[in-house]
Amino acid sequence: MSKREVPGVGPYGGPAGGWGALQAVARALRQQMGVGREAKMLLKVNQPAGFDCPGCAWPDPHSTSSFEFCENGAKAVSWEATSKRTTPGFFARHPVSELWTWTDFALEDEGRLTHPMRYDAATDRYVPIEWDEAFARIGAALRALPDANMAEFHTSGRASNEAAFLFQLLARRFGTNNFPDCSNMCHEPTSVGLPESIGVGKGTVTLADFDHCDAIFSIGHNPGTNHPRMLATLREAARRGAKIVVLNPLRERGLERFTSPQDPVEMATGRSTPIATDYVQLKIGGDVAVLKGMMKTLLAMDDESRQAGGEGVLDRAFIDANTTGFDELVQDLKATPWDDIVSTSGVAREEIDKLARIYAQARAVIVCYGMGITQHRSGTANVQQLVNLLLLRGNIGRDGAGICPLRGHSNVQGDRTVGITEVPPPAFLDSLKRVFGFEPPREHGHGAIAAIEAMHEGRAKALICLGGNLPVAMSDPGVCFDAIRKLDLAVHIATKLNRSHLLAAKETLLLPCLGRTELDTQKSGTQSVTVEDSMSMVHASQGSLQPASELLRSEPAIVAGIAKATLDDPTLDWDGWVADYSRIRDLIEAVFPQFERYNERIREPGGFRLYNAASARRWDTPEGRARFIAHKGVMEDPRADRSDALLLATIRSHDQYNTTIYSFNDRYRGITGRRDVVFVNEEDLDARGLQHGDLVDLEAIETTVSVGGSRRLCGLTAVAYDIPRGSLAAYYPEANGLVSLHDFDVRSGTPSYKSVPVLLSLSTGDCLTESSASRWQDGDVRHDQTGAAIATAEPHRPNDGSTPM
Ligand SMILES: Nc1nc2c(c(=O)[nH]1)N[C@H]1C(S)=C(S)[C@@H](COP(=O)(O)OP(=O)(O)OC[C@H]3O[C@@H](n4cnc5c(=O)[nH]c(N)nc54)[C@H](O)[C@@H]3O)O[C@H]1N2
Ligand SMILES: Nc1nc2c(c(=O)[nH]1)N[C@H]1C(S)=C(S)[C@@H](COP(=O)(O)OP(=O)(O)OC[C@H]3O[C@@H](n4cnc5c(=O)[nH]c(N)nc54)[C@H](O)[C@@H]3O)O[C@H]1N2
Ligand SMILES: [Mo]
Repeated sequence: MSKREVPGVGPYGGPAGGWGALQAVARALRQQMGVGREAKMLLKVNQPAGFDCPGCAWPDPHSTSSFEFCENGAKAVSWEATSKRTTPGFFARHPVSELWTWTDFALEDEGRLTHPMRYDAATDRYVPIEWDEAFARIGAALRALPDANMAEFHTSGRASNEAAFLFQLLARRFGTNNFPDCSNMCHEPTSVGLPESIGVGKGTVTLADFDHCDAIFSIGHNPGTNHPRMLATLREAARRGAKIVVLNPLRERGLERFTSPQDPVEMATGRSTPIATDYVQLKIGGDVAVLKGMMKTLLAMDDESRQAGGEGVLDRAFIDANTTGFDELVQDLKATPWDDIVSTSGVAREEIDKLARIYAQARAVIVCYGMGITQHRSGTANVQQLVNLLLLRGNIGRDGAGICPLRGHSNVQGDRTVGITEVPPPAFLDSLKRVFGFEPPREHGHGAIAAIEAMHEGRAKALICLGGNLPVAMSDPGVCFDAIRKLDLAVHIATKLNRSHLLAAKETLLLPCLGRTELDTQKSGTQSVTVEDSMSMVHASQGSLQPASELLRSEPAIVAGIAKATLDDPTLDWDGWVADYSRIRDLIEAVFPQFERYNERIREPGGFRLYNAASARRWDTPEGRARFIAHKGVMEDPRADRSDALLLATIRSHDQYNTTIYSFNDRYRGITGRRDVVFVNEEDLDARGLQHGDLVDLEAIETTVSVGGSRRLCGLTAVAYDIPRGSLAAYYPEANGLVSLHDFDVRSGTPSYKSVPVLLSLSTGDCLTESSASRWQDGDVRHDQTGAAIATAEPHRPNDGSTPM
């Protein structure tokens, strides 16, 4: 390793969790909240009578009443429950063009939005507006559209089932199925791939299965940061001797070892529990190769066992009774050469053989996965290879076994369940028609990419966002920013200010809403909402804090306000539904039979599980069987024949929630006070005459240049890192400018955020001008090529995670 000192870059020696986690929570609380109320409030997270943590979609062990500590949950809660406020006075002081130069961190760090605001072009400022006036303007602009399909209704996955259901009702009654949503950028390959394979677009396991499995394969996700409560589950499994196999190009600390802040002995002694029994650092995009290699070895083991008179390692009885496509899979595996498998994955054959043996020896296996699987050109195929592996030994639909996609936003799965989808199944539309008496649009609508294209090309003229930061989270932000600026109407229902809100359309409205932590009082009294976690558990969530401002409205109330001002349909009782959310749940139950006795069942502790046919080995596919789905080759390589190109994965730091940046630290990766880094294998640096600490540029290679023209990210600091050759990592959303809008998994539409083909070179300095808008080392504000400010330096504070507070 290079010995050069690089500010803010250093090794992290501690485990995940431990005192470092407690310190981070203390800091988050100190920076965001008034002293006193935080502890009380944090105790209410994920409790039967409390609110659902907006942090992630990992389920809660409701059987225990102890508060499950989670560092990043605490950050998410304190970020929302902050005592800081973004008031009309703030907007009067700062023109929007000035705010544009602020960092994403600084914008949200102003605190909670307090008033409905409207952008005034004459003064370049947001000015206060009355709610009714805001709704009237939205209604007028929507009604002025010549075609309902010129409106886009965007959802980010924090919206409750109740808000999301009303939102889809508004859009469909208005006449469109245009529902771009965060799922399009996230687990769409799951929603598309799993139904083809097993007839259900969701995970099949429950939390209890983790107590009964013998092996867990954790592939392409980073739970220590993104689903921290999962570490408690993995720790339990590791302690009882289950094998935990990790496939990840980076050595993520949470998957290596964890000190549980709830274990007094570990905390006092500084000990930790090892998590992974086998940690395989494959190359970016190498998953299909490894999975196919494992399956080839399993076939060989099976043959060998049978020839020796044994019963084989595959579950033939299950395969015969439950599946189709086995022969095609075998043929494809036989046709896939080991050389391709090893060179694409960077994993030796012996290592792959070992993984296959671990898999074969385990009685029950769970495969968990996240964005490292889905955000590739072959995202859907990747998901289906995971299923193939599981089906070979009947590892779906029995105790301790199954597939476990780690969902993103805390209610992204629920939003989909209650109708946020651009490709609505006919049976759902029939049901809507039966319950509400109107003919819903049948034509498929826009997902996220199609919506951006439609807005960019002028085919869509209005965008209503129920949360999120769409143009910043999407690929090709330059194109996305232009797209929004071309609109007649942009409406943002939000808790905090973000960059999307600074893109002025002809009419731009910013509507502040209640968050999960806050009391929601309507005519019939205090309201609960409901959410669905990654394991299909639906439960209630009730906030307890006084709202950040008296003017805030709940998401269902805002959606209803827009609906009343837009639609002319007296049969829809928006006011009545908002007065009592249990009436919205009655409607959901009427439309979706799986919600039977909805209001009653959410009163049970922990809520209820939605029926999952695959968990019961009922295969809702055309053949009535689970399907092995072969996928030719080992990788669709976006580098084409550019042998000098590298594959870049854009990832989350430990201190961010998607586009929300909590701080500039990434503790477990040893990064402090900055985000302008790219992680590179030292040999890849050497091969380019580069060193650890050099300023470098990344340029997306031509195969992916699309609407946005050439894409460069300049002046990043290269960090020599333990990552396979040919693979790079940099932070999302700063690196999104490198991702082409046209580089996505064609089957699901999910952008290939995790395999961006780029060239790496010494920085030319060309970008350090205002015109290319990159000012990396020049004061506090830095810019990416789109002119968006992206990082502010914080003092570099070392932290090895081992010292008590
Ligand atoms: N605190 C916090 N919690 C969150 C979020 C957050 O931003 N902050 N976001 C929420 C959302 S919306 C989501 S979707 C989830 C995201 O949670 P994750 O799925 O964990 O998301 P990422 O951090 O993007 O990266 C996943 C991992 O994939 C690995 N990886 C990259 N490329 C490959 C590859 O080719 N193969 C394999 N096997 N691995 C690869 C990376 O090294 C990284 O460890 O978390 C949710 N929870
Ligand atoms: N390069 C790259 N790009 C990615 C990814 C990646 O890994 N790499 N990941 C993708 C993934 S998995 C996802 S899910 C998307 C996320 O994309 P989004 O869901 O669009 O982004 P968020 O950053 O979660 O949205 C943050 C904003 O939501 C608003 N908000 C917060 N809480 C609430 C609430 O309770 N109600 C309302 N109405 N608004 C609220 C706040 O105003 C906040 O600024 O990004 C995607 N983009
Ligand atoms: Mo996500």
